[in-house]
Amino acid sequence: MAFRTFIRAALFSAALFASGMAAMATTIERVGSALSHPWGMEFLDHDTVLVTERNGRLLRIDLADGKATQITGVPRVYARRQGGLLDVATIDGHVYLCYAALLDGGSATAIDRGVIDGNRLVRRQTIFTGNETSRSGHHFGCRMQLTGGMIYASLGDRGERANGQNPATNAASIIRINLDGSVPADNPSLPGWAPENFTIGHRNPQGMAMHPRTGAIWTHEHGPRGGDEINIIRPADYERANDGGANDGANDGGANDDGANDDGANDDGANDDGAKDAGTGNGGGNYGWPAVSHGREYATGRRVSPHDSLPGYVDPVWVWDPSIAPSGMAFYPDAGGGTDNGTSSGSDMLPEAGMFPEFAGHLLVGSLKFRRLYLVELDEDGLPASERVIIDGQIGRIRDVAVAPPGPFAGAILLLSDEAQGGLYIMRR
Ligand SMILES: [Ca+2]
Repeated sequence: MAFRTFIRAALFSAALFASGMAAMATTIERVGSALSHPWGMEFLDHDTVLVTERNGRLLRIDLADGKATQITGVPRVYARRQGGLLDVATIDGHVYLCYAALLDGGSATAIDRGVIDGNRLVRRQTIFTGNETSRSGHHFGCRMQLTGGMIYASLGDRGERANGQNPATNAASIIRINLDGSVPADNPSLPGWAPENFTIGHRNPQGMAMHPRTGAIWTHEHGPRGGDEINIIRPADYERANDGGANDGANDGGANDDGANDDGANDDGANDDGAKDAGTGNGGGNYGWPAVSHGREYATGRRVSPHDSLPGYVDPVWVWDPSIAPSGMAFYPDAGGGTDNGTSSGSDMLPEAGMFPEFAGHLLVGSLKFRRLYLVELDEDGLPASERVIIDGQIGRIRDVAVAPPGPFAGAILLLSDEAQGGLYIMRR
């Protein structure tokens, strides 16, 4: 893999942001009142969004008038440093919350689900609690993607590097559980692995999205200096099965194939039965941290690992150097791309393209460090090839990004500004 080329491309295109906003008749406005460090969001219907604040509030915000209503009944959270109420997702009337749980001896990333009744979350139950309790206030993850009756969720390493290559801990992993918290029968069955773990070796992933055509789960994660990366959550034997090629089955070069059903997962030999998520398969991959990394130590500038690629570890498909501190990600769908995909059937609300056709098929990624929204452009093989800056500083640290589903805001881009006086923003034209 030509990572040096990727890195150069990233550096070069970062200088081109000036061609972004000015050329488009685009507005960015805050929706309603300021919010305190909003962290995650999900459309409840076509004009209503659920938003979390890290300090523990869950809000239902009406996009039409900006009115925010607090939803009570959320779990108590460990609201310290990077911990708190983090991501939110919904499906079939259930609301899922990922958060830093307050436990004896510290905290761990956990997931609750419940049902909204009026302005209250009721029938709430904890369906997952990470098995790594720590007193650290760092690296909780946590993003969720619901698909195919399952939850993919990201957990960070809690600032403890040894967690990265320890498959027995849920920390530093992408987990996969059923909607009730039970473990899917076809999760990786590997020696020493926690049953929920789907992939391991992740430092602190705070972005996750499902490719609207392939159904593959994409994540990004904070590396140390110069080591932020985008990963496709693939089967462990992906490279061998695919001749070391970079194609995750995203498509076969055609713009309109139904890659979700017949590409990737079923020809990789890893999983011939029931691989609903193309390019994901049965998991089991090791994404390297800290044994394999592009990153450098903050203090000394020395490389964390002498290896940026090794057999047996899954390479990232994109590396940011310098680091951008990525958070939140969303694919801007192709026209019609979000509606003909069998693997998306688990999602309540599918985003719709149209408002920003120049973004179609590409990936939107927030940056905390540079206060930017990036467009990571995918090539004909469906892999990141270039990037440009869409928003540069106007709304502060960008924590999460979403694309509005069909309805009055179809194709608009929703953003969370993670500031003390942050908020929900809508970008549209
Ligand atoms: Ca990695």
